[in-house]
Amino acid sequence: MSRMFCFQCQEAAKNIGCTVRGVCGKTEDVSNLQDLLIFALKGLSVYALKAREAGVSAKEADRRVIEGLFATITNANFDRRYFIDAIRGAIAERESLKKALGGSMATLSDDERDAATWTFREEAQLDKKAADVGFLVERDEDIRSLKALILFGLKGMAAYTEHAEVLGFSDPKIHTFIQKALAATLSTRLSAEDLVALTLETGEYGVAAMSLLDRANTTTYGHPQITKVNIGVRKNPGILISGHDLKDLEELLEQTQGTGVDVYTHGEMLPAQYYPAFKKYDHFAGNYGSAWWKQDKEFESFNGPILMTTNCLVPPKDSYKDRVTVTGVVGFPGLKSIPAREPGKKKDFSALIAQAKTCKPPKEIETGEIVGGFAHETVFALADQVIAAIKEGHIKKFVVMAGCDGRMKSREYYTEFAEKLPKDTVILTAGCAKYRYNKLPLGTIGQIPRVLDAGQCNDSYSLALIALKLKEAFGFESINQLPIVYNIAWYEQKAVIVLLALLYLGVKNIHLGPTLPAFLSPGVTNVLVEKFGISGITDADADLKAFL
Ligand code: SF4
Ligand code: SF3
Repeated sequence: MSRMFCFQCQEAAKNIGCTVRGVCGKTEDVSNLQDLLIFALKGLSVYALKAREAGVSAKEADRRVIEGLFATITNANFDRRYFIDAIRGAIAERESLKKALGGSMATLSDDERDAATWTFREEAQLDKKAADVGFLVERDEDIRSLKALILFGLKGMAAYTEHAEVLGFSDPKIHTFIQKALAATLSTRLSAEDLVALTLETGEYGVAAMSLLDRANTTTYGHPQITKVNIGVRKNPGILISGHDLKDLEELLEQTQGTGVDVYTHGEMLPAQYYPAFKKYDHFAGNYGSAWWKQDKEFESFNGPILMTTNCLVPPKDSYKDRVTVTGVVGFPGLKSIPAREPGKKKDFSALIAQAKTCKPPKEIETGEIVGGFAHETVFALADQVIAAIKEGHIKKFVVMAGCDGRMKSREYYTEFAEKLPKDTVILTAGCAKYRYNKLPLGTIGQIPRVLDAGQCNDSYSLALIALKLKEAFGFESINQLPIVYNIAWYEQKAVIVLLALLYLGVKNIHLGPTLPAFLSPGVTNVLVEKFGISGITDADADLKAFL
């Protein structure tokens, strides 16, 4: 079997890349198939762009491209079968577009030809082909690094776009950009400067995708409200829902109503508790547990069925495997799966509900409440209080500590950093990074809690809107004049698009940890340092001194 090489997440082995088996549990064959799916999606993108120009519908290609990219995100899908089917589907759609365009290959460039024509007869051919299309084929480390940065940003963008589309919100410009950028990464002629420009454009479309998702979520479910979320348990059996997909939660809440089964959120589903549309359900019980990487213990003690709607899935232990069901792009061999919605229909969660009724109620692992719901509209409503607190010196600094959590011990830094922050600072957060400090007694400044949780990782967009609003209120020319420090934790590729979006919005001096991405070459790191002042982190005491 050809050797895998994956360096897309923060836990890449030795901060270089995983080569035998992913630290995440991804096997070599799945990693290779993911590379091959990306290659097939590039070929499909070449034809989808031509189709669009010719006025031929590329809707099916749009769907396949974003779902395919999403499925390759860290901790989303570990199922070899899923990727073989997705590769087959991408090739079939490419051929159908080719046919609709008259079957011509004359306009293909040399760089595009292989991806736009390659096909296979037997599955045994796949592994060999994967060796020709992975990142290591690119010899120039800066070009490889920039192409990786763009691709990983596109994966995050695809995930956010898919969430918006599930709710009926679509933007054809985002699809066109994703396909254009995927096709561009086939080119051997783009210089590092061209790719830096494409990286920034990726950030621009990242903002568009997050804005689209924000509109989709708030139009469908209302604007998040300040909410106290119970972290204890009730006496009924429960279903635990994790991941980022709010539509799945909506349908699960509808179908569990009146069944005697409670619904709890886990990980990145916590912010669903802040939406008005879900508050009407009495059986929406609270949040159970914390960030994704603790699921091996928390899924065990939950006792009931677990629904994984997106990443982050950890390969499940045998002891609770029969209680985990996946849906959407999530996959793992041997787990039960709920099929996609048929047009005009809902997903069917009845098997999950029946299983819950046979299970014991969740075991209590903690008690108390956490407070959240500080998305843009909530904070805008508090603007007068916030501005007064800044002017009177009660708030000296905001510290954006958004992003992802992860299992590395070095992430204890974020708890220590939050604990040691002076009392006149406020943490702005989004994403599962918050679990490192959202249960600490950090107190309030007047009525304002010292941790303001805007929501999921995609709601980092909210934090950018809040910064822009403050800039306007203070009459500053640049958001970098605001008393805001950025200390962002990253793990998977959604954090990459959040980072690129912030760079596009002009945010400078972001500190990124716990380690800088393995896919950044020294040359590309230098560009990010020079252009944007990006830097890593050291230890909490030294950083507190330096950042504040
Ligand atoms: Fe390694 Fe991360 Fe890739 Fe998994 S996703 S194989 S942990 S680099
Ligand atoms: Fe967390 Fe996976 Fe990224 Fe959406 S759930 S932030 S890591």
